[in-house]
Amino acid sequence: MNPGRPFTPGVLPLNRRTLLGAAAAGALGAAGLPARASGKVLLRISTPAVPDDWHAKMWTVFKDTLEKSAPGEFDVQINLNASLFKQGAEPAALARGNLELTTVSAQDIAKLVPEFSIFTAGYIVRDPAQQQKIFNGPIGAEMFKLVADKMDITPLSTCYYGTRQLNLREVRNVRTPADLKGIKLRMPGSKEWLFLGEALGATPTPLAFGEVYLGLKSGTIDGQDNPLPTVKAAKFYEVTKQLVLTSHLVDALFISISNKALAALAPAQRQKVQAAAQAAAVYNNDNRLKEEAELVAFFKKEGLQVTTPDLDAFHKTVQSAYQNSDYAKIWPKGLLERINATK
Ligand code: KDO
Repeated sequence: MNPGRPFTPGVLPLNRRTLLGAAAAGALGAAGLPARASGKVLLRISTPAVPDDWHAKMWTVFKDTLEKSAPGEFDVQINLNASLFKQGAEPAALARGNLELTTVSAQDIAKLVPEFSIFTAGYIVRDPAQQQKIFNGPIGAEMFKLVADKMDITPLSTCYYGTRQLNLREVRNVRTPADLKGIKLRMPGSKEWLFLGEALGATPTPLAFGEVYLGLKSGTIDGQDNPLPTVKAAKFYEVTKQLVLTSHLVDALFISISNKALAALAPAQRQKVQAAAQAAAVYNNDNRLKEEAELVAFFKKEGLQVTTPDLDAFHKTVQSAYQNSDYAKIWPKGLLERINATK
């Protein structure tokens, strides 16, 4: 487990300001999006998050912060449970202009920005504090510039989504990756995720987040991986018997806005949207860290077995799977060393 440290809300670095400015000066210029009859700027949000999870609740913080800083200027519409766009379809919707805001995962980004796949690899980012330093510093600025250029979206803030753990339907003695042989481990449906499941030693099975609970209940899958706060919020603990604390991925979600929507905002509005995204991330991060540290006790009380495997064996197996993969070949030279040196 990574107890982590509380985050300090980062001031937007200069290079991120430039990035915002550059994106905003792009496609639409001063004319912007067509005005709505209400006169308010429409900001539609779509996420697969369940209402009880912190990265769902944080959107209310975003909305309230914006309503305070810019009363009556924005019409913020929050759509949870993948009710507007299915999981993974959000970045394309942002680029097309059918959606204004979402949280994008490193795995979603890696589909179009292959360099980003370094952040989909297990056991690279050490802990939540290091994650925030990476993405709020020069590495983040460089990587987000690639995202803005190639995906037509702009990351505004970095949410700690939690440290992913294994969660099994039946109790199993899991010491090393070899003990996961034959386990149908549900992963989200993209090759970056499936590779992670394979690297862990399991048989990865793609499934949308919204179908995981029933998959576990009916036995079409043997397990799933997610951070503990999400195991609680989505109630996966009701249909599983074990947590294996592999801590294999210190996961991030990036609050991102479409460049089209960004370009349509007046400079003062841009700063307010940025500040609201920052406030939402800080709310998520603080609450998630606090809850993550408390949840093992909760799951034990619910009757789950909580075990810690041989973490050295997991580190070695997973890291060597990535080092020997095509992913590592496209990681920018020196990036891994720069990540490791970020303290
Ligand atoms: C999941 O499907 O396991 C995952 O945790 C992947 C994340 O990138 C993110 O999409 C998340 O689901 C959803 O926000 C639901 O919590």
